[in-house]
Amino acid sequence: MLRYLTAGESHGPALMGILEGLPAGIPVRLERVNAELARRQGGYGRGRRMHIERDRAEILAGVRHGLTLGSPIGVLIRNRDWENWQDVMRVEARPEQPPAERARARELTRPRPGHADLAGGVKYGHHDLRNVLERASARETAMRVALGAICLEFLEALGIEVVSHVVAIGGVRARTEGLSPAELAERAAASPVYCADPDAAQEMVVAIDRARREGDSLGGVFEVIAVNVPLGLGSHVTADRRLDARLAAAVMGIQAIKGVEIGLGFGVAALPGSRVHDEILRGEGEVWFRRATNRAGGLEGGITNGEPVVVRAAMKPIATLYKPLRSVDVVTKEEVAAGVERSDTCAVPAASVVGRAVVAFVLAQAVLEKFGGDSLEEVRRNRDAFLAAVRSF
Ligand code: EPS
Repeated sequence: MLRYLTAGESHGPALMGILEGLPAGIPVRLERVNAELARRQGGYGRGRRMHIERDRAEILAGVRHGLTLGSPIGVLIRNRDWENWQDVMRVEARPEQPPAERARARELTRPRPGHADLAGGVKYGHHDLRNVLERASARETAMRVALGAICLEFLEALGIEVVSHVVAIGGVRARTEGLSPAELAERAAASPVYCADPDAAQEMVVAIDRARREGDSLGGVFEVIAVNVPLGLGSHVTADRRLDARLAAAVMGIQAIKGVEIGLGFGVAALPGSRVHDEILRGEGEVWFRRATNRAGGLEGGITNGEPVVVRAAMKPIATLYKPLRSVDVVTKEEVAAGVERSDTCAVPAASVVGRAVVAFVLAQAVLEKFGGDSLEEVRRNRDAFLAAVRSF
């Protein structure tokens, strides 16, 4: 079973991650991992923190001479900002003397509506809400992107491509009908907001500037598409093996995500069955059947059906507002304005990179469950044998 665990506070010394269960022999290019990290740091609407960080993955275990060993892969990403936070984030107990003014200034007692601050503080008994926000922060997604990039290497070695792009920010929607996944990815790569529609992208930038001026923040929607995914990943037999449920959980597990759709998603509710389901036709290629449309987003009964897997996610606006909402101080119990931390105005482009990474992880997991093996070659053999069975079914 493929699994991972991350650790690390936003302003601590580093983020750590362990990815375990990948077979041996997968090519891993460090520059590829770092390119994903750089992309996650970018996107119009990010804050000043991203001028400080220059995320680089250090692979400390599990890869040798550019290939996975089959052993746990250990990754470290250092937080450059740590230098400015050593006193605030020190591991050792605080000295008896009153804490340094800087440390005191960075205590957070005014929970931000929309953040984990209040519920997390009450739950864990922290009156300094920094003890919650440091881990709730989306900084942690840097590690998920690094581990996801290694999963992308595995999927690509099997011919599976995963792309992502931004489809909406602050109510501005992209028009991308008719573009192939490869075209979507190429256009998104050239866009300041990772959006494949240049006109919409321009409007998104204007909307982000306006939100920043007004001390506000913006959310949006991104889409992840996986192509060349073999039929048969996931299963209908139990709820926890349904791949759509697992993809939704992984994507919902990204900070600030409030909605996940697969295929038509919420669109299925208003349409008749004749406009929701994908007709089955005789195929002319190697496989004897094909689908007329892909409204199901590549998943039926929790099983991939051979069509592209399409997942969309709605991200709420960042919870830190420079023009803060009302709140209550957890120490004084007075009504106050919510705390203000340095933050981003819009992180939807970054979230699209994270979305791609977590979808890659879930697909890699599902591939290994179906075609498991200890080496890439063994996985390929198992996959090829199954695809031959599909053709002759
Ligand atoms: C974040 C607040 C900001 C973001 C951070 C997520 O951090 P800071 O308070 O240090 O300015 O920059 O995102 C990252 C550091 C990152 O790497 O994505 C938050 O509260 O979630």
